[in-house]
Amino acid sequence: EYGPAPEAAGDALAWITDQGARFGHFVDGAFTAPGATFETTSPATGEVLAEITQGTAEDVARAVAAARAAQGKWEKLGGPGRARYLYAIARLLQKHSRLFAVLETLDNGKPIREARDIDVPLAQRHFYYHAGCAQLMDDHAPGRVAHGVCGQIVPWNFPLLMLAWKIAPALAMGNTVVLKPAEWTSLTALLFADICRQAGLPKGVVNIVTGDGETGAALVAADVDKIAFTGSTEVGRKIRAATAGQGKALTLELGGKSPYIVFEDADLDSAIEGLVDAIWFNGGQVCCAGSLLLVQEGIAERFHAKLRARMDKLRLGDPLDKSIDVGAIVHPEQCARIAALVEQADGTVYRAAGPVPEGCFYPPTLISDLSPASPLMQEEIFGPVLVSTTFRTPSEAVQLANNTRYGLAATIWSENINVALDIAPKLASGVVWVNGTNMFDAAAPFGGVRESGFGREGGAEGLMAYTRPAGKAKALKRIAP
Ligand code: TXE
Repeated sequence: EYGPAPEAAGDALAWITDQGARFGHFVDGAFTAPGATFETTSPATGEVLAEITQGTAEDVARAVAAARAAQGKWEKLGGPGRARYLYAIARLLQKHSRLFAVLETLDNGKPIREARDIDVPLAQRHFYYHAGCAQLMDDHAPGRVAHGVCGQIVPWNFPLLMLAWKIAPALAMGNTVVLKPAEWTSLTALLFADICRQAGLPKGVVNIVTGDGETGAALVAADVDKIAFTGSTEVGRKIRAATAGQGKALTLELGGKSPYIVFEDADLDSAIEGLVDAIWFNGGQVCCAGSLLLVQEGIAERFHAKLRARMDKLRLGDPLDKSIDVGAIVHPEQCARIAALVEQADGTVYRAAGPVPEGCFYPPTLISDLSPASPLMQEEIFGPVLVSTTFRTPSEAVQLANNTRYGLAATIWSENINVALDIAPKLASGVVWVNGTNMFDAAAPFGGVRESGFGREGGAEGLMAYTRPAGKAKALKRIAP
């Protein structure tokens, strides 16, 4: 019953072949001829999937010029006019959801179950939600106008979903975009470009330029009005420095070391299942992964025993197999980075008992008894590795939770709602989940504090981040009868 269907990858591989397996950029409504290229591989097998063009500063400038030329007309279409295109894109994402899911799994290595049930449906939902917002916005955001052209840079952990988080609100509010996918995972962005074409989206509204960090830096330096970035804190810092003084709007969604706090009165079985989702979803390569377990001393031993037993049941392997819980790590470089960090552990390292396939795979791992000064207590590992320590009192839990440079997400498990509600506001965190984790919705703003970045994506705040106050004349015109 389980196991990959032999034809599982067929349609996605056929799509790649149909496109010639060499991709140019998508600029002004059409694919450009491929330039100098690099290979994108499937991390699960090492197989080369396609060649992707390394974008130059000239490629970026052409894409920005196309976006600039399209912007005025796109904004003047008005919310309801733009909504029609966003609905069309959402419907096409739905129609091709299987193709998107398989392509994402091939390129990124995430379990097909996740790509199919989470990444792709949430991306669709983002376009439907923002189509609805676009319809309403002319009435609800008086005095606000689009930034203009937005440069958007996304990471490799949720290639399609992060694209949706960036493009849907930008388009809804009347911006046009140049998006750069991450160099390890460009394929679903290129398939998305094809979808824009099928939806009849006016040319220049969405442009995709592929390439590595140099291409990203060229986009940051280009004549754009706003940069939206999701990725590492280090690169976020560089982008902030580069845009300082250029008058460009900026939102940054960066790394995290998100605490997962379990009180002794918690429903332990649910807390364990939540933890599986918090740290082993997408192999822990999640910005808000609950990677720092804080467990109350009285239950620590029992909780760790339950956790180890659960870890041993996790199935690691071929991400196209529907019964797999943890897939491949995105790239051998990331796998080596995770291994090097775990090497530094001065505590007890427990690796899940299940078999680990050859290649780009890393087993679910629990590290406990670290010295308080260990860098692993602070640093983002960005892999299937959970770090655990204990606390005695709620205030100690808060102090340990806040003892990192990040502040993206936090999770609290307790049957005592007073305890949960008391400590939630004390946590330095953009989002706090109580008795649940990883709950995302297009209508709920998401983003960090401290070195996890600033700005929100999703909800009303996310929409406003794609607007600026109109000039005085425009604002007066809008409120005139
Ligand atoms: O990220 P980068 P990397 C964290 C995670 C991971 C580490 C490194 O800890 O182990 O970052 O991953 C583009 N100007 N996160 O190196 O480099 C790059 O091409 C403009 C957390 O892959 O930040 C890609 O498109 N752009 C995170 C994007 O930035 C530049 C998700 C992200 O890559 C650039 C990913 C530059 N100078 C990694 N340099 C999260 N918050 O979810 C690179 N890029």
